[in-house]
Amino acid sequence: MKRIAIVALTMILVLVIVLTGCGNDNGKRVLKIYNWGDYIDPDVLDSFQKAFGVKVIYDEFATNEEMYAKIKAGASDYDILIPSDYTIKRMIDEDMLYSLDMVNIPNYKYINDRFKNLAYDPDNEYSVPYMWGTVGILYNKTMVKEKVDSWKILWDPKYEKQILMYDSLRDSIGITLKMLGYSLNTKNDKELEEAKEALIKQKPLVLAYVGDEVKDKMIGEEAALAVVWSGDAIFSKRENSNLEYVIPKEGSNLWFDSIVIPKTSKNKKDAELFINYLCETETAFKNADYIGYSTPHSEALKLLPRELTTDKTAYPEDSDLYGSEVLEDLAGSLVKYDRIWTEVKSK
Ligand code: N2P
Repeated sequence: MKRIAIVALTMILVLVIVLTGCGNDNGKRVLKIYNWGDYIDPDVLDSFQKAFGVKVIYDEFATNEEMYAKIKAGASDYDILIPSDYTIKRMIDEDMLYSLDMVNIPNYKYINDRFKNLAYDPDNEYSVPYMWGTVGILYNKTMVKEKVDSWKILWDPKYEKQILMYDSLRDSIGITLKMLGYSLNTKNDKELEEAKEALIKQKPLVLAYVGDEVKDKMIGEEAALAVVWSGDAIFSKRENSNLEYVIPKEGSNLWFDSIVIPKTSKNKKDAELFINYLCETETAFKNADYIGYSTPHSEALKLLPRELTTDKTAYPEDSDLYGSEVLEDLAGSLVKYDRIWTEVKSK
């Protein structure tokens, strides 16, 4: 009898451990975050864990498409994601995101109105702006002597094997479409075919299709020209003063990355707590100062060093954005871009 009781008790104990261990790490609150690489000050994660006793599990992705595929596959249980505009729109349309309870995010009031009510989330129901920026050309002034003001320079055979492109289909096809004078949201087959041919033609000039390592490569002067996101340009320019950034005259991509809670989250309250923490003035300031990307937070902006806020790389004027577009979700036409990128990469 006693043995049966002990066995039963042990089984109950095991069950309790298994049940509580799942999702909250043996009783501890857990928050699972999936963000771009090099896109947060690690101190921010540490201080959040200490302040609220929530354990953070942090993973990184390199493109919106990689992140989307992982969430869509359904095997993950992230609480926080930081995608870009067009991917947020797609996830809203596919019912993959929770609407946010703004009562739990009072620091939302610090977000500049300029970053609210944007087309991808018109009623600010699902996302809180994190960073914004542009795509442009980062070049080394000692290696490129001519004026850089057009995407066309990335097709100049003079720079053979000195050019870095992102391994990111919307970015690379997008700037090619702009080079050709088309919209980076085109669904037109003829325009897309032209972009594909241009990318195939460019391929022998490309040193590598890269991700976050573009910064190290440009700082280390391994290449003369690279397509980069503006914050990566800021980061690289800080480390190597030979580097300069330009938004080409044909126009570019203006983008917004915002924080969302996917429906895979088991801990929406703590996810909202974290979003609110990211929007605290001190946190938003530290974070933007560390990663170099442009903040949508009005109060954090005031605290940033003048040399950053007056640098047009991070804070361009409206005239610098002439002809630039925000990426849109392509819905059924995305497969055309997918096919082009696969073909370019496999050549
Ligand atoms: C940082 C990624 C920036 C995201 N490595 C650009 N949308």
